[in-house]
Parts: sequence; structure tokens; C-alpha cells
Amino acid sequence: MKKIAFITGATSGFGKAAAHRFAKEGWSLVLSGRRIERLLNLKEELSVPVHIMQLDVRDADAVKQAVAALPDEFSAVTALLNNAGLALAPQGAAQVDLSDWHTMIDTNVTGLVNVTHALLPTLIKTGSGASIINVGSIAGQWPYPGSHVYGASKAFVKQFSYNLRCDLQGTGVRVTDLSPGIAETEFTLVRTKGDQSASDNLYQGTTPLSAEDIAEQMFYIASLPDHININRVEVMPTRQAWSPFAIDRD
Ligand code: NDP
Ligand code: 8X3
Repeated sequence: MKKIAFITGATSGFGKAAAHRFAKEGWSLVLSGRRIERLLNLKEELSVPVHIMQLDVRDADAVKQAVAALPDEFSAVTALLNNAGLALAPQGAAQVDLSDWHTMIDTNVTGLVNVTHALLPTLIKTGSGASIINVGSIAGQWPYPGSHVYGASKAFVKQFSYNLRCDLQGTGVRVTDLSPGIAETEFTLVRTKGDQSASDNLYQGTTPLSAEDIAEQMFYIASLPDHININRVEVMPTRQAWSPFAIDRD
């Protein structure tokens, strides 16, 4: 049976790498993001059927309409990759613009539930073998300075994923919280609002995860036998680990 992956945030990083990975195995693709030129270019690069959608996941009506308007050929979605997301404001909580907190919540929480809600009927119809892969983060599990709302939004992704599993029991639809650690994408460029040297410095002299590493995990999770559900994957590069607790001293 033809398999279809619906990928949000396909214009960069994990989403773009996932488009290539799933295409390599012959999956048809629904690719979305706000940057239409990138989607058009990506479609050109891929040799499988691709439907592109210029879509801001924060806009619930637009998401609903885009899903309702999926061409027949792309409507029986097998795997939803809820990947679109971002971090902003790496400084401490007291220095952050409130609008940055709102943008993270609107994208990582509201956007993710908008897409999930719109696609649930389709995924349930697909049934056995269907998957929802929600991209969380180590920041949803472990606190660190400057993570504030970003980490909290990814903790939401984790708990929402577990809770969805309960409600989807009996449908055959699998749900996974895939939570990576440091990975070199445009993530830090976005987080620092375009500071290329901050991004280069973060990844310099170590071995972060690559977008392709995460795309491989996504493909593995979505292509497991139907009776296997990976609840949560937390993946760090070998060269990343935890630090000691911070102690305030006189
Ligand atoms: P990138 O910045 O490279 O890609 C982010 C993608 O999200 C882009 O395709 C962007 O598309 C899309 N996106 C952002 N906002 C919206 C929006 N409002 N509507 C639709 N699409 C949107 O980063 P990554 O690939 O690294 O990030 C992918 C996911 O992985 C995110 O959820 C991130 O939080 C998570 N993550 C990243 C880690 C890392 O270290 N890189 C580690 C752990 C998790 P466009 O701008 O065209 O709309
Ligand atoms: C991104 C990974 O370590 O910057 O989710 O929080 S980290």
C-alpha cells in the first residue's frame, strides 16, 4: 500500500532531511512550511509524488483548510511528523520579550495541536501502521538556563504525546515523542535572530547530531512493524551530557 508522510517544517533542518529520507524509500510526501520557494525547490529535488503547502501552523483555520483540501492522492496520511517549531530568546527569563514567549507557545504548542487535530480523523482511518511523531527536545525533560518557555513547550509535547497514546488506544495509531539534543540545523540561527557567529560557535569543536541523524530516527519509528510503538526517544550526541547543579553562594 502507498505510504504518505505529512511533514511540517520541511523547509529546513530535520523536516527537510526527513523529506529526503522518506522519499528514498518511495513514500509520497506532503510538505509544509512558510517559505514557499524552499518548498518548490525541495519538490524539484525529490523523485516521489510531493504535495507542497505554504502553511503557518499557528493558523488553525488555514491548517484545517489545507488538510481538507489535500488531493485524493495525498489524503490517506500514514505518518504525521509534527516537526515545525522553534526556540527564541536564549537569554534569561527576565530579559525576554513577552512576544517571543508567545511565538514559541503559538508554534510549538498551538501549532502542533492544530495540525494534530486536523489530521487525527485521517490517521485513525489509516489505522494500523499509522504514526504521529512529535518532535520534542531534551529541553522538555531537563532544565537549563535560557530554556524557559522553549523547554516548557517541549514538556507539553512530551505529555501530549503520552496522553494521545491513551486516547488512540485501539485505533492502531502510534505516537512518539522524539526528543533530540543539540543538532546542527538553522535552529540556533533562528533562536539568536540571525546571529551566524553565535550559531557557528555553538556547533564548533564538537560533534552535534545532524538533521540526517534525526531523519533516520523518524524513518525508523515510522517503519517499525505495526504492533510496535516507541513512546519516547531521547537522543543526544555522544559529546553532550548533563552538567552539575548550579549553587548560588555568598
Ligand atoms: P530549523 O530552524 O532548521 O527548522 C525549523 C522548521 O520549522 C522550518 O522548516 C520552519 O519553516 C518551520 N517552522 C517554524 N515556525 C513555523 C510556523 N509558524 N509554521 C510552519 N512552519 C514553521 O530547526 P530544526 O530542524 O532544528 O527544528 C525542527 C524541530 O526540532 C523544532 O520543533 C525544534 O524545536 C526541534 N529540535 C531541534 C533541535 C536542534 O538542536 N536543532 C533539538 C531538539 C529539538 P518556515 O520557517 O519555512 O516556516
Ligand atoms: C534543542 C536542543 O539543547 O538547545 O531543542 O535545548 S537544546
